[in-house]
Formats: sequence, structure tokens, C-alpha cells
Amino acid sequence: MTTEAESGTPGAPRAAGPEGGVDASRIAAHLATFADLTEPGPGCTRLAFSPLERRAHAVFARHMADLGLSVGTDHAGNTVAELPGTGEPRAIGTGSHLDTVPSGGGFDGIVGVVSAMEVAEVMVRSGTPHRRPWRFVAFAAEEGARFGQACNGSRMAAGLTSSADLSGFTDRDGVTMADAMAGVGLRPDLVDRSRWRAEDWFAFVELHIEQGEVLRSRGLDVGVVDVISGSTRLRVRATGRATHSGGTPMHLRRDAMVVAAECVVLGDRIARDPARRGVRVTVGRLTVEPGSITTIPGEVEFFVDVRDVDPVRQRETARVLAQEFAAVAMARGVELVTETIADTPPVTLPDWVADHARAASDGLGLPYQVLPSGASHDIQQIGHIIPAGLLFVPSEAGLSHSPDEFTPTEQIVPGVRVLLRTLLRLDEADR
Ligand code: HGY
Ligand code: MN
Ligand code: MN
Repeated sequence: MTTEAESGTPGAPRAAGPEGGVDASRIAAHLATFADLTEPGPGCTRLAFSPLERRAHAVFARHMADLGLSVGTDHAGNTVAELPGTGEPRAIGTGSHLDTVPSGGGFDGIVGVVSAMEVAEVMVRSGTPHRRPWRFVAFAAEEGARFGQACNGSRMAAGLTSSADLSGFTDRDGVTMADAMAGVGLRPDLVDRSRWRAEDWFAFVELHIEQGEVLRSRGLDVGVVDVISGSTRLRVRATGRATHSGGTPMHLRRDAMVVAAECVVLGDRIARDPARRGVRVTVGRLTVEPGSITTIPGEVEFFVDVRDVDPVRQRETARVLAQEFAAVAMARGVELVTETIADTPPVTLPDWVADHARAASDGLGLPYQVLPSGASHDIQQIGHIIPAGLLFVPSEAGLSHSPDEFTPTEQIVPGVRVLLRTLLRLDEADR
């Protein structure tokens, strides 16, 4: 668990090395390029397994190919570029995702891919020797906003989601994940062939925006994550009776909307219970049928996101919510069905990888904070097969999944330098 705020030794000797080549203007240019690849509307909308996500992967692939790296996209849609080493077989890697939530920001995931692009460029330009193959990855479909499950490309790489699962996920238009993948030229039927082999890898480190305000509030540019929250996602359907809002007296109603509203408030109240400190419950999407001003809602569907760093409390809270929702519905003569559509446990990251990140920060004289991640990440899935690390850079006002998501480039550069130094340490290390 997160120790007390721990920071490196400010003022430690600033070691010379290729990290000095990290270039803020290149980082800013890449971020601007990706920001242009969006649906119309506020913020950035580039959904999982959409043509726009594939165009963003093509930009990433082209940049890496222009640097002279070998580049390929697997059947799951993950794009991997490789800089060959001098002979040590097991690779190290870095990367993140390029898809966004609807009306999201231009930094969530994208900063991690841009950092990978910049690290690759610095390594190529500097000609820094390295033993291991270095792999730079844009994972597909990390956001759970479209299909409910998050981290889809990295789950397929880790063998946690297989081809047979892909027709079981649908978006709000009823499009299955398998059909969406086929629609952008991927092969959902072959994703099981795209599984990564643990023996091919030594370690993988992701850089991501914090999506919270711990670093910002402490004026720090670097975070080293020790625990990543898990998430349990519920789809809840309340079925009452749609009928006239004027002709139906209150005591004869079976109002699905009132049940849903009570459930939303109940979920918030349960999460605020001091005995459950640490769990977060959110209802971010709700649809009402028939959606007419003068008709009592007959059908309401809503989605619940339960997050926690404690797996027992996370699952127990989801179970209690389902139980309490059923009681609310029964009291109003409304049917209610709760379905678990996704469930990812929290992950504690291996200390030895974090130690390299902390030593890298120290070596560069950059203070850091050890902290948990409230959000989930691709590294959480990849960490099932490869020793993993996660670095944070600050989020302005802690905002994310919003058009107001922002991190100034000058606060991204230090994290990229620590990422590069961490990878150089892992290249040399045997543990
Ligand atoms: O939702 C999350 O935690 C992440 O941003 N996909
Ligand atoms: Mn993300
Ligand atoms: Mn996200």
C-alpha cells in the first residue's frame, strides 16, 4: 500500500545521459496531432475500435517506421514498434492507449504513447547502446466507455480476453466488440494468436497522467504508482409500467425512473459510509424509455462503476449494491435485473520495478511521490504476465475524462526523462 508521502532526494546529482535529449516541442507537436483526430464536439472523442482510433495508431506506426523501427499491428489492434538490442533476448517495453472516452481529454493514454514516441526518438538520435529489444506499444481500446470492459487490447495481449468473449460486449447501439473490430479491419476471430509470451519480456513501464490531484497539490512532476485500483461494472435494468402521467394516481404507479433515482442516491450513500472508506461508486450513464414527458418511465437502464484498491471491499460493495437495488425495486413493484459486465481486481505492482523508477528519479534529481492509481490502466492487465511499473505526471486540477483535462508540456518532460532513465536501468538490470 502507499507509504506516507515519500519523495526522492531533491538536489541529487543530475546525471548526464540521453535524457537531456527529451524535447518538449516534439512532445507538444505529437499531442496536437492526436488532438485533431476526433469526432466533432467538445473535447476529444476517439472511441474504442473506431476508425479514428485506427487513424491514431497509423500516425504512431508511421512515426516509428520513420525512425527506422520495425512496426506491426496484431489481430487485437495493438500496434508494437521494436528497436532491436545487442543480444539480451527478453524485451522491455513502454506505451499506453490512444482511444478516449466521449468528450474526453487529449492526455489520458495519449501522453503515454507520445512519451514512447519521444523515448524511441531520443534513443535513435543519440545512438545509445542497449542490450534488450525495446518495444513501444499503442494498446487498442483501453477505455471501457464504449463496451463496458476496459483495457481490451492489453487484456487480449495478456490472454485475459479471448476471441470467444468478443461478441458478448455491445455498445449503446447494439454493435458487438467483435463486429466493431472487424469493421476497422481487425481479426476478432484470431486475437488468441496475438497473446504475448511472458518469456519474451523482462519488464514493461507505462507513463500516464495521474487523473487526480495529489502531484499537483504537492507541486511534484513525477509519481511512482504502487497500487492500481480495480473496477467492477454493473448494468442495471429496472422495468416498471409505462403509462399516462396524468391519468395514473401516485399509489398505482410502477415508476422505473424513481427506482433508478433511489438506487443512484443509495450507491452514493453506501460509498460515503466511513466504514467503506476508499471505495468509489459512480453512475455515469442512464437511459429512460419511452423518454416522453407525459409518460411514466417503464424502462430505465443505468451503469454502475465500483472502484477500489481493496479487492474484497470492491466486490463486497458491488454485491451490497445489487442486493439493495433489488429491495428498492421490490418496494415499488418494479422488476430489476443487475448484471456484472466487467470485473478487474486491483493490482499491487512489483517493488523491484518501482525501485528502478525511484532510483531513476533520484538520479535525475527529481522529487517524486509514491501513490495509488484511482484509475485503471493497460499496465494492470499486462502486469499479469510481465513485471510492470507505472509512472504518473500531474493532471491540472486533477481533471480527466473531460475536455478540461490538461497537463502542460513542461510537466510532461520530467516524467519522460524518468521513464527513459528507468528503461535504461531495466536494460542493464537482471532484476
Ligand atoms: O476508466 C479508467 O479508469 C481508465 O481511464 N480507462
Ligand atoms: Mn487511461
Ligand atoms: Mn481513461
